[in-house]
Amino acid sequence: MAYDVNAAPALADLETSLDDAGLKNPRVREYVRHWAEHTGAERVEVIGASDDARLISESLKAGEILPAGEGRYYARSYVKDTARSEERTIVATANPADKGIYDNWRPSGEMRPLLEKLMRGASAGKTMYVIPYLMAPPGSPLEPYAVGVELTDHRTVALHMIRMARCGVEHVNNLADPNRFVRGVHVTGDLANLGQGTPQDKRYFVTFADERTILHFGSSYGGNALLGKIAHGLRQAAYDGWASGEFLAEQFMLIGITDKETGRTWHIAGGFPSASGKTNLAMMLAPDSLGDRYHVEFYGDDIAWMRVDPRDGRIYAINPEFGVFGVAKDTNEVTNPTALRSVGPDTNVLFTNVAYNDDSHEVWWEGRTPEPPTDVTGWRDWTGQLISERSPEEQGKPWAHPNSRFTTTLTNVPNIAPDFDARSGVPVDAIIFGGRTRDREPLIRAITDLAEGVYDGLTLGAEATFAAEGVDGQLRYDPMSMRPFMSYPEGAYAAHWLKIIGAASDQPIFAHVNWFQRDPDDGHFLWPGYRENLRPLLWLLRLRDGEVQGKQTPVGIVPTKEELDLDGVDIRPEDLDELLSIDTGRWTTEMAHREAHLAQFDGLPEEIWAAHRRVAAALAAKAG
Ligand code: GTP
Ligand code: SPV
Ligand code: MN
Repeated sequence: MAYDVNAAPALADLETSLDDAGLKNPRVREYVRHWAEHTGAERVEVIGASDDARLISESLKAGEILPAGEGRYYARSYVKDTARSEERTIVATANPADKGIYDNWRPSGEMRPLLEKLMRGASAGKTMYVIPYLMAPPGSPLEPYAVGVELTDHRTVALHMIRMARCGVEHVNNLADPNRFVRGVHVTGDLANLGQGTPQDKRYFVTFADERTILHFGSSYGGNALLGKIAHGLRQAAYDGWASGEFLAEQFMLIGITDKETGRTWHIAGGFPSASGKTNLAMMLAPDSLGDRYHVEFYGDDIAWMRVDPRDGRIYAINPEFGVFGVAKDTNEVTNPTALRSVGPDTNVLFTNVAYNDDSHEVWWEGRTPEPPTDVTGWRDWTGQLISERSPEEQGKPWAHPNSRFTTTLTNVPNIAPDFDARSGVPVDAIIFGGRTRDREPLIRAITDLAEGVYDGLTLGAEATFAAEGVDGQLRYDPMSMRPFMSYPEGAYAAHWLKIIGAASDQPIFAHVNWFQRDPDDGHFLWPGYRENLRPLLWLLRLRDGEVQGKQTPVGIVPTKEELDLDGVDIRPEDLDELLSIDTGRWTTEMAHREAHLAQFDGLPEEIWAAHRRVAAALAAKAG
């Protein structure tokens, strides 16, 4: 649609504003013009990383963010807008064959007009920030899939984008194909009148995957609003990776583990559902007794794109993001000292929905210290309510929202890998899956067969968390931790995994891990977790290198007690036994659930069914 200057006089200086910002790509300019007019924005402003300090001071002045100590900031989101909404998230294409079980597929012909209607005039009186970004290390072979432009009418969202993605006009100005960028439009809407969670819910978060267009309406929070992150980095990229046949885009963390004694480095990629430990694992400090020998390096904590590098035929992974959007709860000096340092003074961190002290500008969240501050003067909970004004019934309520978060750039992370932005990424030695599973799943079980590894990912079962609205605690299958981010049918997804990983010359080893097994009586975690999680991972790498053998079980190879380095770990012997054992009866029951789960997926490759039958047969043989 042509931009008619006369139809929107307030936008008359749009061209000047794009010129001043040095935005040269004609197709991007066209796109900006179209949506600025459609949403009725009063003005547009092209921004990049270098605008951060100015935007921060404007936001402070406007009261949208509050100071939280030297070079640290704080914001509250609207009370009914604190997590991703899975129900309102949709993948739309022109092809009904793209409908899967989890992608909430809808015809794009139906969704387009709906979103256009919701967005028409909905940014009236506001500034539309134009954020060109790159979801990849610069120069990556996957760069053509990584370029995007987010338009957002919310300044705090712009601040988040600057922290989470590489932002600036340089990412769109010299494209080989100027039309090849993901178009993302974020319109906040009138948050107080959207009927969140009711039958009148007006929110829609739609990825038009075959048009590479993302239209999100009705939130300013997290994955609902930062379009580069999961809408592009996961849903769109997964679709592109499949359509092109070139790569996988997964909700995975990515770490390096270096043995300082031998100089050897391994890389592990792994999927854990939302709020189930990816950031913590990626920021892991080796336990004290192993710290002299091993070092963990951070590459990524939420998204990995993986492809076969033709140079050596191995699987290489990149982290497309530039920041961390981490869960605050339970982050402290013991669980994650690295995270605390990455949100320290002068990091320009942005906290969202934690508790805040008006007088001291301190922040606090559950688990930051064992007890909340004793002097409640000045403290407000995440909703803005003074703690001192809480009624007796409100006393027990958390101060911070359980999905409260910190947003900080990668360069603030103390254990960031020196080659975190290597253009081709790093070779992957192991792929792990894990979720919050209170029983059955041992600490670690290794899988050496590709189809059985993919099968294991597809049958990842876990308790859902507060990262999504209204589902926390539910036990559900979350294939590869991608359930909320799936963008094409699961059968095709499994086949694409077999194809990409199967094409590698040196196959990664697979493993399933579980840091969350609990005692059925008193509920305590059997495994201390956090820094100690390095131990089962070291065992896995030794297994891959043939240095340990483990114990073969029907569901994979489990470490023997002797093989696991437990020097300095405080663990009860009976808990350790439980963590390393396989309950054949319980697993046999699980197999029936898995069968029903997999049966939902049309066109699931025969290799996956064969893997399922092998595991079932091994369990049956064991049960005798
Ligand atoms: P998303 O950003 O939502 O994708 O989450 P994530 O997978 O990165 O989860 P994160 O590492 O932020 O952890 C979420 C919650 O799990 C936090 O409250 C952590 O303190 C807790 N957690 C992480 N690792 C462990 C562990 O090993 N043991 C226990 N008990 N809790 C853990
Ligand atoms: C998740 O929920 O998995 C996240 C946070 O990583 S969000 O950006 O909200 O998706
Ligand atoms: Mn995530």
